[in-house]
Amino acid sequence: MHKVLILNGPNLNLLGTRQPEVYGRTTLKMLEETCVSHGAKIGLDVSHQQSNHEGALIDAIHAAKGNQDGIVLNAGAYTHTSIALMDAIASVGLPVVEVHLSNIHAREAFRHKSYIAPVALGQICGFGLHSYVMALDGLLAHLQNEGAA
Ligand code: CA2
Repeated sequence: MHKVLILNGPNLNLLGTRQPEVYGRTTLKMLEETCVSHGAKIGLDVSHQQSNHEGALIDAIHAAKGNQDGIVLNAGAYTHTSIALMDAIASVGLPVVEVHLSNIHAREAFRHKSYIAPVALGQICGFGLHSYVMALDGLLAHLQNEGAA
């Protein structure tokens, strides 16, 4: 069974508590449970981590090499700033799907830039919790295809 890490970045621990008009009412715990149960349904072993610290996210990406088959990453605001996260993703060579709850392209201009997108397998944004579910489906299809190649 393929192993996938759901990695959430800064402030996502606050999900469901503030700005429901932007991020919905789903809590981080509900989001993680949905990902684990969807993973079980489609045959993925899903684990999850969240950190508010850039270095801890980089450590989690490094630690995923050899232990995970792919990552679903919501880097939060670091998406728009972090060359260090971009380098970490490029260095481990794991397929990473970039996800966002909100449609970053329909928001402020500073959210349109993603340092993750150029090193990601793909980007899914704007579907709330469902962005993660679609990312898991996409990653599974990619991993199965990779095995067939
Ligand atoms: O839409 C997304 O998933 C974002 O990655 C969320 C980030 C934002 O900086 C990105 O531009 C887009 C912010 C996460 C903050 O999450 C909160 C959730 C509830 C209450 C307050 C913050």
